[in-house]
Amino acid sequence: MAIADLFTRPAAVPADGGGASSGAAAFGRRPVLAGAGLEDLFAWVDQVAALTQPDRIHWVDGSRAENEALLRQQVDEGKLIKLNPEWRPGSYLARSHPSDVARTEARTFIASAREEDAGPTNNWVAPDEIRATITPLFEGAMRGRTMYVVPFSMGAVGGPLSHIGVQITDSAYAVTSIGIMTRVGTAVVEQIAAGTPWVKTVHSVGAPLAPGAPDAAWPCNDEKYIVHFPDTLEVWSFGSGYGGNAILAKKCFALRIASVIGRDEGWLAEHMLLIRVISPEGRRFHLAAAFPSACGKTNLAMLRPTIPGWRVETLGDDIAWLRPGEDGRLWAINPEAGFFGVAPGTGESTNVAAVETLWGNTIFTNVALRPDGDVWWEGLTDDVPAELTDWEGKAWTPASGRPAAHPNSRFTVSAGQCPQIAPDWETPAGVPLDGILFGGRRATNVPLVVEATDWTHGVFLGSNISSERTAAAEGTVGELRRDPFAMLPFCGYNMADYFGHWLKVGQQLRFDRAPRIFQVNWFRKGDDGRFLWPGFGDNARVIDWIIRRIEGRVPAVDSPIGRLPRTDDLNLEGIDVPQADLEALFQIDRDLWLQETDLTEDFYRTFDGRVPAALYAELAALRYRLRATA
Ligand code: GTP
Ligand code: SPV
Ligand code: MN
Repeated sequence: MAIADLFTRPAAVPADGGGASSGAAAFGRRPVLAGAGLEDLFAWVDQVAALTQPDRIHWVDGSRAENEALLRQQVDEGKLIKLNPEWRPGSYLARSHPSDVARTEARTFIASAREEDAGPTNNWVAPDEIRATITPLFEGAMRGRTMYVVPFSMGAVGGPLSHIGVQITDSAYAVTSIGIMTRVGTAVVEQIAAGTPWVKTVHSVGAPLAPGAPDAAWPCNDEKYIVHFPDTLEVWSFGSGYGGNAILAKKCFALRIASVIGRDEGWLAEHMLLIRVISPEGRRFHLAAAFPSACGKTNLAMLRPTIPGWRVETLGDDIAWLRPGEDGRLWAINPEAGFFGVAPGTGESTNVAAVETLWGNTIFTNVALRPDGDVWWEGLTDDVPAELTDWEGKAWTPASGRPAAHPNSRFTVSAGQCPQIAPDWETPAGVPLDGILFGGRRATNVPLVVEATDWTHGVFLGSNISSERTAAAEGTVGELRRDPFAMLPFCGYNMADYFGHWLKVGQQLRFDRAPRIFQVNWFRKGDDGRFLWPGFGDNARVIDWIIRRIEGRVPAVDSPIGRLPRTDDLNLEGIDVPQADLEALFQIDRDLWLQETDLTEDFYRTFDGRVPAALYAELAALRYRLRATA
């Protein structure tokens, strides 16, 4: 059957949407295809509709006309502000409720049958208990609203590393965001019809509308639940309209649920950017890097090297799925189709590729609005506009004494708009990795770059990543916390088992073809509080060393914590990093590191003996090496 036969597709959404069960020939109608898989899908949609009691059901087909109609509708309802097309064609601004501005980690739950399968770093809840808690919340939650059914694919539809899911949501904002961040539409329904397994995700903002009652610009609920059922591959999210809480394909599916699928199937779902680095000689290398939220993934993904001859092509900026190939290499795809990136700090001097990506067709959330109908945020331009409307819709001037854009304000844009996107970024088989980087925001202790001696040591480094908290999630900004593999909020199962899974994946790789592992830290500070390293485009200088290490063209210096560059081997031509700063960037304080090993041991102990012995052995070896250095 042709895709076009799956849905009826008039040019616009009727004001009242399309009734699915009514059988009316309207836009957004249920697919008319038969197939064993579809029976499950239809039954599930009926079930969720019976529970949530929406006024209408709209099957999303991912068409352009539908997207435009949904955007227009949100503008009419006061939920989106259309930006001036002269500056920002096809672009919109959403202002969230001030209480709904970031992921809510304390309200995020893993409902595995056994508590030990969630582990001490997750909020575990018993599946039956949490179903009993949230079912009443979902009861009638969509009254007065449209229930959208959004079939999506993570990775190219039908690709060997791809997975599909369906999100039910009562948020048009979520629908238009999912349309950018994933591959939505009829081809996915064909996959489901053919029997491909899929993940069920349900989202409600938790704000039913009484007949005739006015809607909020950003409906949400004070009570929030983001619940994952790894045993049945389901996500239920209630009360929030924000990013990772509402675009369930992203953190909920592509990381928390996918990490569980990966554990069972022998692959890894990671909070990683993915790039191709092309050396001056034209050699191509693929790197993935895991940094915690708001710690530089999008920036590195769109790197514009400041050293001549080097080029970077973007493959992904937030999530990568990694699978050992028959050739003994580790293959990676970016399962997403767009970027949900941090706005503040994104500017001409830091990430020009991102600025160029945002030329149009972008949904901005919680940035400031200029009088000319364009957007602004801290760091976009050096000069600050004289007047703005801030992210809460209040008048703002530079004298206001508060940021105009929320620190976690974001842009949502298609990856294909990035001027340096790799031409083959959607290739279903992915790319073979040459290197993996782990990093975080560390003002002290952690050097600019250090290389792991082997895979196991690399896993040890990943398990020890800690980072100062950012505005990407609720919590105290700046507080140091452990964030192993940048996955603390995103691993859907016991983190100790996850460390073990990383070790196991390593064993599937050919030792001479496994990606080499490095730890980096762009954020080390001097005693005066300033960053010691210029960062951004100059991070290419660290990448250059990493690539030369991978190629075996440059020696390294052994240290207790791993292999360091000889400072002369870093290409610092054209920048002025004082010798004292350079030394400070690589200084290893033995006593502080010994203290870190104690913290590592405390952390490992919280897993009740589940941390693999190989990592305790790495810890013991690190202590030995530190004590052996006088
Ligand atoms: P999520 O989307 O939350 O996962 O964040 P991310 O890891 O993609 O972080 P992003 O690249 O958006 O950067 C977050 C913040 O860190 C921005 O304000 C950047 O300007 C800043 N940043 C990124 N790279 C560097 C760097 O090399 N040095 C410094 N000092 N800041 C950086
Ligand atoms: C992050 O916090 O790591 C993000 C934003 O990428 S969100 O999608 O909200 O999780
Ligand atoms: Mn992220």
